[in-house]
Amino acid sequence: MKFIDKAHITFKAGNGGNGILDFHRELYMPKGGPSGGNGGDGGDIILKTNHNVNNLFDIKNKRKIYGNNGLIGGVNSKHGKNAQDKIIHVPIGTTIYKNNELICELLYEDEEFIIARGGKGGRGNKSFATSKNPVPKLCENGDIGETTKVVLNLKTISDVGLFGFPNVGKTSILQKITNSQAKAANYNFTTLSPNLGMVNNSSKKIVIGDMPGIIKGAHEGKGLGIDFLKHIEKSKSLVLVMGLSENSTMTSLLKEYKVLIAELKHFNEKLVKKIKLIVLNKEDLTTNKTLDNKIFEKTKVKTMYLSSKTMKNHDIFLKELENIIQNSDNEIVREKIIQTIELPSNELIDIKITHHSEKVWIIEGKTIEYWVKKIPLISEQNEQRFLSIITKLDIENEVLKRGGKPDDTIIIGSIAYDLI
Ligand SMILES: Nc1nc2c(ncn2[C@@H]2O[C@H](COP(=O)(O)OP(=O)(O)OP(=O)(O)O)[C@@H](O)[C@H]2O)c(=O)[nH]1
Ligand SMILES: [Mg+2]
Repeated sequence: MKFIDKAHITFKAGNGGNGILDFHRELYMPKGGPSGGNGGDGGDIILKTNHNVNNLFDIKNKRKIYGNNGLIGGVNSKHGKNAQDKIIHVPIGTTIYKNNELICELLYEDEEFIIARGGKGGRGNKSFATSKNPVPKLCENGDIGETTKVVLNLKTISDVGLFGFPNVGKTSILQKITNSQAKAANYNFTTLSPNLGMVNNSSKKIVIGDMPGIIKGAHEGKGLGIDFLKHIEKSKSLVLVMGLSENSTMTSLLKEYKVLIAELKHFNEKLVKKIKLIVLNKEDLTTNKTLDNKIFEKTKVKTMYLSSKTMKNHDIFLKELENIIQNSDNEIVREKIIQTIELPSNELIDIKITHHSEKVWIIEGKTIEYWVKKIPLISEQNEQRFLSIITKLDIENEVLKRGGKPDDTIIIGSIAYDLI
């Protein structure tokens, strides 16, 4: 399965069910009371993290996900059934962007976020009964479920991230110490997307993330680029891996180190501080046994030899990983989230009046379109309620002010009527 870490997707929550007009009828009781039930609420769509899902492949393929609709109200005051919420399982580390703003990060198992809210069910005529109007012929349609267009951006979560040049043995290390079966091979860019593995033989639960290789100029798109570094942004610590050969010298290693740091900085300066260990892998290929001290002197980062071929120093490496975890913050750093604040819509500003042709005026706007859908014009009382809303919104006066004449036609959505 392809590893997908970004998906553009639209969620459309369930609509509320319509409320209905109904009157209780029994033999010998021709004028029973109102008994139209309310519609059921539409279901929300909820994103929930699940460790069994490791990328966004399934979601990306769907493009649009619909919630469940609430059921229509029934006769005899029966409430329409509320719809079940729809739960969409996403990988741990899923971040959600709306209009290019981060709105949520799901970083732990079983974290939830309501991405689209279901519409409320409409009221049936029973619920409109008052002492003034004991037999109302009023009812409402259910609200339309919310539609949210977002970008999901996965940042895999590991305790320790391994990064370095290609072919230095990062995946081989992962294979040796964790349950991962990721592929290692003797060519550059064997790893094309991050691999995660859980460390075996450790009393602690340590998740290691193995990244694709980085080369000089990766930030300009060379090799596999650096976009995948987002997968170590949430790592608590980083281990920089270098691969030795018989020609390795302190100068060659320092050069490699500098390139890696520069590329890391291009992505996110803060990541440099997370480097807690430098591993000189392929120890079996060199006879120079003092490189670790020299690198440490220059970089001030703890440095050790390792061979994932001969397993030399593997136990020391595991201990180091445990120490790193012990000394790192347990909390995964959350970004500052800028919540999209929906400004309360000023009803008049929201209304757009267009003089369409000589005697025709078109009214548009969220508020009025909402009421057109909400109130079905199937009874006189409903019509009156609708017209009272129009009056409250001052629409007719506004049309008259702009030169409208009695008998001109006003069109709102699917409704047309004459100006008084
Ligand atoms: N001699 C020796 N070879 C090793 C050692 N560790 C890994 N190798 C070999 O080095 C080659 C590359 O190993 P990988 O684990 O695929 O390297 P990588 O860093 O993950 O490479 P990319 O995924 O391309 O970035 C493979 O042929 C491994 O068998 C080691 O300690 N000693
Ligand atoms: Mg690899």
